[in-house]
Amino acid sequence: MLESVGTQSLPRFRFVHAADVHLDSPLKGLAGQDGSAAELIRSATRKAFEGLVTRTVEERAAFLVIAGDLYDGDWRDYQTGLFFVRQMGRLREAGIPAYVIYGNHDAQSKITRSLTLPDNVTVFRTRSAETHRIEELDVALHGQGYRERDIDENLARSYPSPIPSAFNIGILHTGLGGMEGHAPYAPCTLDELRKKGYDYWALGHIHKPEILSTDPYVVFSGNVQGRHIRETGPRGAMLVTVEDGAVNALEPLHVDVVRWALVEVGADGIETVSDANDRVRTAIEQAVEENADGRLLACRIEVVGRTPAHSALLASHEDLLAEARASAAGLGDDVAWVEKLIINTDLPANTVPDPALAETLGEIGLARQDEALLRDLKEQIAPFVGKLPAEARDAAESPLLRAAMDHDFGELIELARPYAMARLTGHEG
Ligand SMILES: [Mn+2]
Repeated sequence: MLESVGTQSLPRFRFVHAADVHLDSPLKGLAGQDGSAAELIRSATRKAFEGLVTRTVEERAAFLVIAGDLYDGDWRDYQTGLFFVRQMGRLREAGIPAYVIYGNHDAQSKITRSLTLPDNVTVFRTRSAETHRIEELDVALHGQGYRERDIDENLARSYPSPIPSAFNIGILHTGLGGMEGHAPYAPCTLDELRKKGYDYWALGHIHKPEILSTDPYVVFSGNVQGRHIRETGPRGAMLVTVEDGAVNALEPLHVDVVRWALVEVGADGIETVSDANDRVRTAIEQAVEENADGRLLACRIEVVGRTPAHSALLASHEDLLAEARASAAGLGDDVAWVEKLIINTDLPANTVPDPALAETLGEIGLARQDEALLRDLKEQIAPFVGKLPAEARDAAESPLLRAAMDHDFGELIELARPYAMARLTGHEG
């Protein structure tokens, strides 16, 4: 092994660290929707990845790293694989190599089709960790892909020792110690990674971008494109600059084409359904201003708080949603899109119920103990929900629909109370 190069300076270079591309991942909540915004959301994972390749070329990166979950699962047909090959071909034309590991979503055992990749792409083997060198930059890349989806062993532990004098990059798909909401795939600790002796850990699996350590760098680049309301905010990849064998800059490349935002609308001061429509429209405009950054803003709207219009809002849910979508569409093509509108309101605390109404509602409450009625409901509703396509069942978030699917008809009666109340009081919007 040669001694360190001494006073001779090492080449300065940049590379791009990406992960969790989830190409062609199916997006929920789009069934039956048309228009260019819905179309853009359908193709968002591809468009964002195309943008990532464009930026990688523009930034003159020396190479691209993809730390797992390039695909979302087995390809429906060859189009997904062909799309990736085309993008890698663009990199090849620019003389840029790519280093890829498989993650839990694209574990070798899950992808049944395969295509030969261009020769600038290196896919790490899954049997054990291996090292690839880029001699002219004195870079060593260490990595191992997933053979099976459920990797519960600590992969990092058997990664090779760093190559002295080289800039060492560890590519790993891991849930670390089991972060909230993520399965603990390939568990390991941050401390363990820090002590490995590498200069940069390019991690994948956790979709929220996060720099866990800067000495050495341990980084989740986050996913390239947010795919639902739990993936809000800017998404993309990391552009890493290396100078004299050390990271000297880390810069996010926001290549997402659709940005997700939760838009909360306070119910305070809303007296009528029309007030609510106005508030929602203003809230969408404001959210676009603050969060969109020139992308399509996919919004989930939640009306929260106490209002005398509580029952009226519940009864007019469909109209409110349609109005919200109209408000979004009225802002122009691909400015905003409303995924869902949730009414999470209540009556003002001091509301005194009408005695006759209270009695009726009390009777509704008793109805959940009426065996004959429950049987009747089951006979009428169960066959209907049974016919719902799996996609609709999975996407169902309405508590009413959930109760019906679970055959919990007592709960269904309870949940229907505010709707009954709205009808009885004439607040139908
Ligand atoms: Mn993953």
